[in-house]
Amino acid sequence: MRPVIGIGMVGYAFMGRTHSQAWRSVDAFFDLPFRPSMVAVAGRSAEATAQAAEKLGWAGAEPDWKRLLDRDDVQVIDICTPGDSHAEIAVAALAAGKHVICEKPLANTVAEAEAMAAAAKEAAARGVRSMVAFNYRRVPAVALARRFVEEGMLGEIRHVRAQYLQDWIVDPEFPLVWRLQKDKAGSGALGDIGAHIIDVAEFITGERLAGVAALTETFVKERPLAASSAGLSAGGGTGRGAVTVDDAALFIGRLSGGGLASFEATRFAAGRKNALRIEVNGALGSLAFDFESMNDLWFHDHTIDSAEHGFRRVLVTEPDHPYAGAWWPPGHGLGYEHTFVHETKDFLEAIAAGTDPTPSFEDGLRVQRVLAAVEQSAAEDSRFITVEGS
Ligand code: 4PW
Repeated sequence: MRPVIGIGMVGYAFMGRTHSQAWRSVDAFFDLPFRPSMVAVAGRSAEATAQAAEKLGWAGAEPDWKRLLDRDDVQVIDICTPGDSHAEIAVAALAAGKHVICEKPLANTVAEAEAMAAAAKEAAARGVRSMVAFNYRRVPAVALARRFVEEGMLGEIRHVRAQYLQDWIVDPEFPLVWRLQKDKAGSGALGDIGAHIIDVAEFITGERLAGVAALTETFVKERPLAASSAGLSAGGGTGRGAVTVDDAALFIGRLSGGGLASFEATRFAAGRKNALRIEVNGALGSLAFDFESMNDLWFHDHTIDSAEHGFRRVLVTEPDHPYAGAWWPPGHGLGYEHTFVHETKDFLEAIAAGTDPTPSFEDGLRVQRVLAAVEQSAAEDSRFITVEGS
């Protein structure tokens, strides 16, 4: 009989729904050392949280996340709240001996991220594990890209070209949701989607961003206050408020291996809905990926006869491709939700093995330092800023 591991989740909006789907599905598709039990979800409103628990498959509902820390039937805290509460919840949960998986970005500031990384290091010495939920590492094609780089198929990395393009706030009358408020989100497109491409670029290449120069812009300075919101949609209310975050960020960087990198994170790429794209150019070949065709990885082998040069498509659905074998026959494909199932599987396996899951809070701190360097460079008008700790 497998031991049960009790999960307590904080927050039940967009990320709460993706994580709930993952906790509901993971045991059905992967051979796990634990049986995950969806014990309770916590939120601020007792009535809304109870409704969310029933809808999303949680056995119980708690009106205060701190009560999850006192429950003996909860061993994992899953943080799916806006970034302004990540540090408080994670540090308290780790101190209470709960394993923690925390949505990205790790925090809203470097100071908060440093406190979380320190708490995670101390907790790990007690066998308490922690992970940041950078889910795009768990796209099979992205994990295969990393495998190709590790196997030397690209050779020395010369370029990384990464974009994360969305368009959900192109309408200037889209309401002022929490993702557009610095005190809640920490930053705008930069931290919400820019954090993903920083993590994916460092994950695939195994290299670090050692310095950046940046531009950021807020195209729409004020919006209608939000009366309601769900995921990336919202209903407008009365009154208007100032947008206090970036709408778009552009930054360049030097990679620790000597290559050059360019990044673009924007919510104003009209027509692009969730286009996380990365191309890596090496001395021996290139890789290209676009999340909007997430089952495809494009590979160019520069070592073959130039008459045959060009990218070929790898359909990443074979049993020996990362994660793919757990699901459907070749060619049937996976989606956004599966990336969250993969991260919960890896998280639970690390807990059972007594190892530290990746990406760690230390990895999350690294991303936070890059975000801070980008904001400093943009504020100082594109000076290169050396990333602390690189
Ligand atoms: O991390 C999430 C992304 O997968 C973001 O918080 C929102 O959802 C915006 O893009 C996607």
